[in-house]
Amino acid sequence: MKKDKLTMNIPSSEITPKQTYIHRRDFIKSTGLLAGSMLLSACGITPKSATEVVLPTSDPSIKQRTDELGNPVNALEDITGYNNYYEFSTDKESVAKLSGSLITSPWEIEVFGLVNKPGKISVTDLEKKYQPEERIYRLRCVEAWSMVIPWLGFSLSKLLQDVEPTSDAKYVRFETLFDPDVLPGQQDRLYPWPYQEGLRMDEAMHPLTILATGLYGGELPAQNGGGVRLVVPWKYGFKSIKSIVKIELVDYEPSTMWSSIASNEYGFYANVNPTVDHPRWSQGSERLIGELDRRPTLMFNGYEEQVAPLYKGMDLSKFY
Ligand SMILES: Nc1nc2c(c(=O)[nH]1)N[C@H]1C(S)=C(S)[C@@H](COP(=O)(O)O)O[C@H]1N2
Ligand SMILES: [Mo]
Repeated sequence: MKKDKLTMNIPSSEITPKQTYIHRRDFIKSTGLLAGSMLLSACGITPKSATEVVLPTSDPSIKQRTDELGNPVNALEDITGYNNYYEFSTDKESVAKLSGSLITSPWEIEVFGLVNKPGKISVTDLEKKYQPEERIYRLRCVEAWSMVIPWLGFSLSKLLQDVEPTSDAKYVRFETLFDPDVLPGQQDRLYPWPYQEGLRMDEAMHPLTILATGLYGGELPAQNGGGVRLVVPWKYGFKSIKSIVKIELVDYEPSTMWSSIASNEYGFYANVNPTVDHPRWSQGSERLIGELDRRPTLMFNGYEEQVAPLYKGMDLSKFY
């Protein structure tokens, strides 16, 4: 039963997403709200809701920037209007509107487990300490579409080094906020909430792996995983867990949301691999949102040179 429902909810890669995902008035509305929220926050009282994040309207040059392969960044409307975030909706075009209830600032994460220096840290302090910088990555969804996103983030390794993992720490486990009032999808008991993800220690320590606290030169919108989310560019998008509140260092391979729902379809590693198809569709090509033609999917999403050594000697059709 459990699986039937979920299978229905996962759209086929054949479905072509619409060109326009978001209504311009939402942006006008959010810009309007910004002035009010700035006044209030000057008094130091009002948390910001998703519709009030600082949007990067002032920097038109960002649209001209490209990833390391020369692909231009996607439109802000694509990035913030077409989202997988099952805690809000399984309909990608509804997430933006529904996520307005999630207050993304202030936001705090707890880092604990097999570390010498456990603790809690706010996203504001993370930003002060680790100085997020622009990282333009392609997010390659397991459903065979992709987007080029200019994240603002910093290497997760910096935070992990600071909490001093013990020699027993072998994996990192991540957890999304659990609050069914704010994240209504979590009222659906058929899913193993909260969303969890995991990385092997060497994957977590790889410099390409970032925690993102912003995008497109602005704050991280709720629909993209604000206050803070993981981005692992050589893995399918579902590894990039949103709205993280817990990071735990553990000595076992953590159970993860999608592999616990359908382990034959979604593995722990989830490395982008055009030679290992999903049981229900090919992973050999993808549609970059905004383009009409499909393009071939690259091994490790194009980061083969940097990350292939992490998987040396592993059978990637077995450890998918
Ligand atoms: N908590 C949580 N994180 C999540 C998801 C989700 O449903 N819940 N969806 C994942 C999937 S399948 C993808 S493709 C990316 C989408 O990120 P984006 O909306 O910022 O493009 O988020 C990932 N992180
Ligand atoms: Mo995805």
